[in-house]
Amino acid sequence: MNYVVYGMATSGNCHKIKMALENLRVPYQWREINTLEGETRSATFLAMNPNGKVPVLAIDDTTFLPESNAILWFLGEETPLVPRDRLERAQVLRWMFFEQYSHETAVAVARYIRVFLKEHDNPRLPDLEKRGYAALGVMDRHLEARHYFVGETLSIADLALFAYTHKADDAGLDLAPYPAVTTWLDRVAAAPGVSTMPSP
Ligand SMILES: N[C@@H](CCC(=O)N[C@@H](CS)C(=O)NCC(=O)O)C(=O)O
Repeated sequence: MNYVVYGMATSGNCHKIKMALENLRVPYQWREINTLEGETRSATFLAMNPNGKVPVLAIDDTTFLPESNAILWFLGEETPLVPRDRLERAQVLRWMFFEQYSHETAVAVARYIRVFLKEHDNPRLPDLEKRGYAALGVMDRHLEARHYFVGETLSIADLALFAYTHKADDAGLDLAPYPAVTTWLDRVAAAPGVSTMPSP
């Protein structure tokens, strides 16, 4: 059986999985889930992910893996997208934890408020933008002397961070003050399988 991805095409967390599968040329099927209409709360969906969130990777008819970065790790192991060196593997995890704790929780949430809810005066936005810019600053300083987040080649850490960073504009964030980030975005965008996420 091919992998089946339960995802939403306009979600960065789901777009990560599409890019990894396409980079690795792994065949898969995509099942679009409308999270805005409560599809992640159905009994069928909750049986796959009790946390009620996309993406979920169906590995076979009864085996389901949620959490985008866990899925990236599962797909990337023993491929060029995950290094073999012990410390570099830990560095990949470091950037994926950073993505989920310090980046996604600001950039993706600000994007959700602006693009999906269309609440441009939402009082949460100033703090989310401040945290988003802090994350971009950390990324920019790291990338000043590097081509990729870890080692000399594209890894799942780059795919994880590319997903919402290339849509920073949707979140109301200006990338102009982060030249190392914009150069890195262009480099990652040119890699096999990497694509721009569609707009909602
Ligand atoms: N930590 C999770 C976050 C997943 C997540 O927040 N998914 C959102 C879409 S980006 C979702 O399913 N929202 C719908 C809901 O909560 O019902 C991951 O990385 O997979």
